[in-house]
Amino acid sequence: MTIKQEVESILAHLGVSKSACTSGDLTVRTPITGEIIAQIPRITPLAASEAIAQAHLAFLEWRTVPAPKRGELIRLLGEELRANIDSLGRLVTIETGKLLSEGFGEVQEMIDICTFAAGLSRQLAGLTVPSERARHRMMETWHPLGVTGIISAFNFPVAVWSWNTALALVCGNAVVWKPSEKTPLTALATQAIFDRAAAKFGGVPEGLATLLIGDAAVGQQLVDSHLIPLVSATGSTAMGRAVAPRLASRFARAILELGGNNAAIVAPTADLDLTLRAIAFSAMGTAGQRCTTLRRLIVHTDVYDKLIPRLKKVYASVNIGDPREPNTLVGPLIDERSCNAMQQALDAARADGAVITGGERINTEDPEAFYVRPALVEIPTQTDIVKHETFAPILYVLKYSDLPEALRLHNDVPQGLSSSIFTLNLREAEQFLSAVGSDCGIANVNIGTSGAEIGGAFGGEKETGGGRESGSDAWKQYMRRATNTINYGTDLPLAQGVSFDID
Ligand code: UN1
Repeated sequence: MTIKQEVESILAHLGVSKSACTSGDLTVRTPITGEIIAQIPRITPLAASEAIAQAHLAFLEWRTVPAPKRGELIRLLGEELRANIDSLGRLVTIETGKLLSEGFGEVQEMIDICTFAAGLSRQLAGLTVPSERARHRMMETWHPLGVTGIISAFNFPVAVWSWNTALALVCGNAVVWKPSEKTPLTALATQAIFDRAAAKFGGVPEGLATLLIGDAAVGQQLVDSHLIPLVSATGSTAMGRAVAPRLASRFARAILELGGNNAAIVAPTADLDLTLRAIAFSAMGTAGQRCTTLRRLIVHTDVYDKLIPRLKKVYASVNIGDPREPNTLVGPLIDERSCNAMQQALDAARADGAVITGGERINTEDPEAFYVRPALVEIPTQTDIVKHETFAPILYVLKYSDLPEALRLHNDVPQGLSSSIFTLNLREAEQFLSAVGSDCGIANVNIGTSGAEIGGAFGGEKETGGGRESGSDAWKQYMRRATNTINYGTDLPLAQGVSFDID
């Protein structure tokens, strides 16, 4: 069976109609071979604005459904995903080029957030606050916010939709989704899965969760629509720079999850066997195309010569190839642009005096497929190219001799998503996690920078955008908070002791 035939059979199995994948001008290729696997129609601007208006109507109805009942829809979505993990996971692999275990892992992440959100639907609780006035009660109430716009990237084409959708729907919002143009097939499949869960639930308002496949202009429509009070956007810092001021100009909320430039510090006491495995997964996993990918390694001079030769061996021998093969650890890059960006970054590093192991393109029979050997780049100082996020498997390696120096290097980049320290020294670990340590949204000890669980809030600081998605109390951004004060007495005492007597 060719990949195209396999895609057709997966889509048919998941309930996506053939015409939705054959009749348009958006060309979809699999990065595994570079071959064309679908032609998708794009939505027109008029149809997109009608869909947004319909989503708003759906919101007006959905917000009156009790939250635990809304959670039932998400529970059913989780069940549908469980039943289809194999097909959807395989489709993720075919469309993004990530390993099969990562494709299934992505769907597992969707299932996990559904479980989390179903429970959350019974816990959207507000505080009660002591009032300073006699016979008064003060409390907070959390209300649905409106339509949530979701703009997602190619590398986690469906998990990021699920983080946002599961929370937004239990919070009583509707969602409108603009996926990456590189991954419309997994979006269509996910929408079909959602539609089945909605049919099982029964009575879901039309347009509650809508998929808009189109180019940047559609994203812009979401960003500019006064019917969308919250946009959650995942992608590059450049995209965030375009989106954030437009949202701010109309006082809309933004959850931005942008570039990362994640580092790990390897301290003298590090367990080097564990560290080596953690680095390998975080730096080379998903072919370096996670926002949490390990991009900088800051190694103490005492362990540099013990760790780096071992790491070089791993880089030289890691299996690169078809991500559907069980022995492969590094699949293809998403496209030619990404491969070129990697080569340009390596040229810049070379000009800065770097010594590079790996990094070359591996020629396959398919000229449109872009496989590369991950690059280990030993570089004397943290130059501009090291401070820049290149979305490819490049790991810059720097040396340090004391922890303050390591922390300085660590935080001296514009991005602030994920970070790790490898140490068995309690003082160092705690310092790394403290207010004067890592400045990132995610800081880990003795695990890598990537592969976060859904239960924590996910996101980062500085140019990463400041948003938080997924677990913990990220749900609060999807709701509006009302502070309520109730007077059950017969007097009207004013706060702060102000008097205003009219008789
Ligand atoms: C992303 O790359 O945009 O922590 C998300 C991780 C995954 C999510 C990555 N759970 O690596």
